[in-house]
Amino acid sequence: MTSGSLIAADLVIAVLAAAGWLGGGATAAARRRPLALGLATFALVATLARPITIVALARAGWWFVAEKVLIAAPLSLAAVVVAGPRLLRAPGDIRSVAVPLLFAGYAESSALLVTVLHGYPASAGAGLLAVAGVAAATAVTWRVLGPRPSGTVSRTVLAVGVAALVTGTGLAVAPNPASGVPHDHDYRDTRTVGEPTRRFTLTAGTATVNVSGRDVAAWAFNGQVPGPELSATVGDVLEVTLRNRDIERGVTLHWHGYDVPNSQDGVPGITQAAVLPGQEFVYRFRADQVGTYWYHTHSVSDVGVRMGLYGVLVVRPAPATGVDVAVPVHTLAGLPLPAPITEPVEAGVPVRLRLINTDSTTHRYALAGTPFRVAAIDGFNLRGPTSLVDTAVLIPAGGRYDLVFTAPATPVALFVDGRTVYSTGPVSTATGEWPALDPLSYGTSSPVPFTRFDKRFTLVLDRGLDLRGLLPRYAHTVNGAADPDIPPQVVRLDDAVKFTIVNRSLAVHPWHLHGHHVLVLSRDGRPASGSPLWLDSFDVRPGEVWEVAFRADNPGVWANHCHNLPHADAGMMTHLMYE
Ligand SMILES: [Cu+2]
Repeated sequence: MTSGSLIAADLVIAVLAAAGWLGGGATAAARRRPLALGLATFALVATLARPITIVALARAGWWFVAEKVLIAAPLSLAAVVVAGPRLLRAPGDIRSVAVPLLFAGYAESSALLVTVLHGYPASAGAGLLAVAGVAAATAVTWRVLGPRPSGTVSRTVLAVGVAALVTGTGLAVAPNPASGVPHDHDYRDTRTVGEPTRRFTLTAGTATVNVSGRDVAAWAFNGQVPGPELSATVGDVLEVTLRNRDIERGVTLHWHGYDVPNSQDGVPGITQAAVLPGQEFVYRFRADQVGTYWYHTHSVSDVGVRMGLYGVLVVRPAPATGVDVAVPVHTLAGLPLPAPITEPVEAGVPVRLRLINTDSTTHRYALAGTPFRVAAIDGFNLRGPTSLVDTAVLIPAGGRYDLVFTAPATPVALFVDGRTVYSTGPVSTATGEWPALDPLSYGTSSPVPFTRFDKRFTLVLDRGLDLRGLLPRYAHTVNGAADPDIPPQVVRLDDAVKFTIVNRSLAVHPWHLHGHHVLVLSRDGRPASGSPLWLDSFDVRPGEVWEVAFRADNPGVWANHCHNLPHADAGMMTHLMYE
């Protein structure tokens, strides 16, 4: 069983236990004896079974069980100790056990709320609030259902509840250290002098575009979705003038996967101000990284990218030979892009398909009709990629895979989630059952270029209630906090840095660090065994733990976030900052 399924199973058991105790208590109060006994016995079994999932999860790491061990386990123990013996005595008047059964229900529910609303890390404040909730609910229940508690008992319960509430609230809302991310930097060094310059102009504006025969309202660069493909040869200087015609919420250009100087990174509020209607901004950087990239707005990026403000950026070592096609996959107004391309290719011609996932969720790609190799991932060439056949690749949000093959005499087709996007002729192969490539064991390994680390950071991805804004929101959190309250990761130039990224939520989080590529060291404790993987976008699935490393060689303040853009918008955005 994967850690992800264990997280889900544990949650289901906790819900069943809480519901069983509450149902047992309520039916006992209504003197429905058999039903009450049945529900409560079921709840007792579920509560006693829960340590199995908790222990199994603990093997994947303390992050997955901290609040379960520190808060849920003591509350469950109290539930079993208070309700268990009374239940086993099966009293003649079932109503006499209603209060203990409901107490057990409150204890389980409040522990569950800590997991769902607070998550990681477990805090004394959350524990005390949970206790206060149980005490208050029990006191009220006691008053309603009787028998009248003695004055001492009710005063004690009340005192415990109030003390826990006061202390817990104090601890839970204690301010985090200031996030300290400075805004609007002005780095002038764009490191370009005298090289051949390729100039492009991208004008952002509202537009109506035609997708699969339907007119769709979009935000477009130069009136088209995707925007124009920008291509350069290594050594060129790229100079891109961004103009905003009428996008009220502002636009920027972020060069996804391209490790540009910080001032060119296009993150509003961090590296520049958003470009408002009527304004322009000129980006300039040297094309010194070969490979497949893409650009997109980073201003209200969730909406902006989804509406169509994105395009392809390809830097080639030399002018393209053979067939060299970029396939940026996107979903616009629920419709898939791009429109399928069909073009015959002569046998023997080398073909490179540059697959780009510009959506916020993973896509599955399957190339049928030919053996192929994955030549590059996220712009970096793989070492010793072997020939693959009948194998799918899963590309995370923001990620790129370059597939290469020599055109056979028979047709070839590329399917994305079962839909043909590129073909050289008709192919009817069922690809749905193909296994997916694991890039961590593909290609030839080489020694890891890090022997020690100067800085280590752990990012635990979860969900939690964020009460700091005007309206409470159910945020996507990192180490229990949501943007802008997540402390930045502070490094020094030339530090060897290691990130441990832990996903204890039930959603996939495609992680994306700006300005750097990270080398994958391990996943779930197993070292990467294939080609070195220098990634800028990788899926951290539920229950997974990734260790990645990089050299801090590009000074500035860099966004470090989930590239499921609605998640980033809902709090899952942090910053890497140089001292
Ligand atoms: Cu996410």
